Amino acid sequence: MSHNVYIARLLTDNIQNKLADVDGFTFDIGEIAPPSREELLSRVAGKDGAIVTLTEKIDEEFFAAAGPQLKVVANVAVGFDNIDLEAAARHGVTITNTPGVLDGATADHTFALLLAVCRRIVEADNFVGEGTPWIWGPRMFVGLDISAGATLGIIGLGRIGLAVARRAAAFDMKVIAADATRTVGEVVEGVEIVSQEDLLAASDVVSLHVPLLPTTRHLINADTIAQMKDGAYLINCARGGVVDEKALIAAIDSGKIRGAGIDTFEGEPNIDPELIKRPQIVCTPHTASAGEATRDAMGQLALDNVVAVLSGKEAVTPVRM
Ligand code: 8YV
Repeated sequence: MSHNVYIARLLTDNIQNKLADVDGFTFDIGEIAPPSREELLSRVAGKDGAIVTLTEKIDEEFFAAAGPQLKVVANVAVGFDNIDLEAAARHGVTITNTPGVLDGATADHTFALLLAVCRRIVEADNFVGEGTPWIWGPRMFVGLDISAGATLGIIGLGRIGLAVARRAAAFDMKVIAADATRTVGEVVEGVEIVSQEDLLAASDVVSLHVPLLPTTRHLINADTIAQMKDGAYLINCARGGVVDEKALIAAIDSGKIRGAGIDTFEGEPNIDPELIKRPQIVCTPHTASAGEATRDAMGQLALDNVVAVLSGKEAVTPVRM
């Protein structure tokens, strides 16, 4: 008897090519575009496992539509705010994610946004691309001196936060972090843990690396922005809901925040046009983990998780409630 697995989105070619060699499994594979809700619910019906991404909402209705034989849902993401873990537990379904394999790519992207925003790369590229007449001037596109002792404040010093800290150290930045799971005064790989309030007051650049939880929703809001240094920068490669975008836009307009690099948005895939309009804000469409080898590794880990659980073994990277 073969195990039947629904893969909601077309993953990379390398993962596609491997599926035929997975003995004892058959795969029902979706398209590049996300399935509609109706399609998701009808295609998961009767399946033993599912591989999904953040575009699929995995909730009570999903588990009920799938049926009692569903054993595992593997999210192709480290974040799992698209999944109702309590509903999964009620239905006895194991949930897995893809931690670790995307740390480097996500940290690289964070740093790319940090450099782009602080050194005004996109503004300058648009200026040149529009054919604006120019002559060199001492005030042109002046930005933050990253390697002259600028302080980076990392909120959430997990695997990705630490990977960002290592890159910042190579740029001679001073790095501090705030992390609800660590103790103030602790030093982790040379990074001092401080209170969030102290971090906001001291950082030239604040970078967010926390999961979206009830406690982190709108962690950056009008009040916490007021605690930031005047003219600081904000980078968000975590989840859109961590930032109150209206407060960010107001802070950009007042000059309180000088620039922002944003990869994740509150209303994804919709982006507030006001964010896009501001030249000081550089936006990317949730592509922080979009490295070729990283996307293969994420797909492979999701596949390994599904195969392990349906073969009666422990999941490789289970999400624990
Ligand atoms: C993914 C991410 O691109 O892993 C995460 O949590 O946000 C990104 O790496 C995305 O979640 C794909 O489902």
